[in-house]
Amino acid sequence: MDKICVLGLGYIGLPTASVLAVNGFNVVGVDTNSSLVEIVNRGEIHIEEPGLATVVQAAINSGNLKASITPEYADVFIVAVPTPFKEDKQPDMSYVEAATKSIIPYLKKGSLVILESTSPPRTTDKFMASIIENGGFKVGKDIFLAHCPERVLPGQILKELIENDRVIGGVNRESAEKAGQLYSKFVSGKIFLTDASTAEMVKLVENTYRDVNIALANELSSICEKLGISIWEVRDLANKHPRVNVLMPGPGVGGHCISVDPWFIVSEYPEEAKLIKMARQTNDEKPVQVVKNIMRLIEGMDNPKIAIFGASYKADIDDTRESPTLKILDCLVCFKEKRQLVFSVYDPHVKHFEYEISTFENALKDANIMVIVTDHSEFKSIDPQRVGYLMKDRIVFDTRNCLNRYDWQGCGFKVYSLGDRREQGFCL
Ligand code: SAJ
Repeated sequence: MDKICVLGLGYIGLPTASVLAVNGFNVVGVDTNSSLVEIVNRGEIHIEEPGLATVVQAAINSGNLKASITPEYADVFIVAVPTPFKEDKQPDMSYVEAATKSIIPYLKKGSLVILESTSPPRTTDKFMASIIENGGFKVGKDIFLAHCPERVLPGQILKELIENDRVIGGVNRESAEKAGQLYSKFVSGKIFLTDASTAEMVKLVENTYRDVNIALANELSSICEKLGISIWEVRDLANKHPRVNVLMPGPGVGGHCISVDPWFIVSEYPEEAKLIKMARQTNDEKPVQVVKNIMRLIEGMDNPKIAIFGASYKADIDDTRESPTLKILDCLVCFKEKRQLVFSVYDPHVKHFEYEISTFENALKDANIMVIVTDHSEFKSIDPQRVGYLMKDRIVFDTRNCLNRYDWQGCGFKVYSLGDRREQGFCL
């Protein structure tokens, strides 16, 4: 079996390396973070993802997976490093650049290099190819190079890693075919071969499509608030039409994918990508609107305490990257002195966060308002009576419309939902 070197042991690299190892490949997982390397070599994990602990342990126990801070000679190199954006929304390609440079000494004629990281168009056949050519290799001839964008959904990574269809773009046909052969050994979904730039664009389009559609839902949510009706009811009823599927409005779009990837198109094609940019801005404004709603709800209260529930960017995961909660809290900090307010944050999944994570009791103790930002399963089944005993005022603001409002109202709560002004008595 081929030897595979996976660069980056994060949300994509670690599951990929482990799945390859349990499928019989000899895998070295490389990460520049030495403490992370130690964790993986102990058969443990540093991120929360259903089923991942078991697969990593099995991979390490099988002897097929080891982690290291340096690459090794291999037949295949899979690059799965972050591609964030910079302050000015331009892509930060420094991790891809460093990872590609780091493998140059370990390449041999016939090696296959695969980029999995979501990247701007032309990253594979221009940016990476030129680094490899500068290393003295002819890309497409000595070294095969392809882009196979990851498409897995956090929370379902292991299932989707195997079952999802894959789009594989090569710098030439041979590169695409060689990469296709590798993925066909562990992917049960279909494999579609194309050129590298098309594969890059396909991935960006997938997340942009979702971002633009979420932006529409968020815009409609603001309109419904002004109109004094409920977006949730409007959405339910509109979606009865066979060709309509309005997505879910919410406190904003987080995660390292949907809130980032559209900028890769905007930065390259600012003239053309007008709708894409506006959708991004619409979704980015949503946390500010949440704070405006909170401010209205605590109007007139002395030293109000706000209990924020949920720090991760979506339900049932521990990932806080680009989380709307972070923006909400940063915004609340600005009002701290003026409104003499305090806030607490509770999240049963998140251990490390920019703001202190309280216990359930401490977060709610004497709070005037509870704000649901993430729709964790645990929150949906919280006993409102237990919450009510701890709080000073029985007020809950549900930005995801995930609580059973009748249960909560039955326990004396005033229940407000984002995008639903029917009972709020105010509009923004
Ligand atoms: N969200 C809404 N309304 C919705 C759906 C989502 O506000 O109707 C919010 C979520 O709360 C969250 C954000 O959008 O804050 C993104 O969540 P998500 O579950 O839609 O997507 P991600 O970022 O976890 O994963 C996406 C996936 N892409 C698509 O579904 C098109 C995944 O398949 C990709 O692999 C991943 O991005 C990636 O790595 O690019």
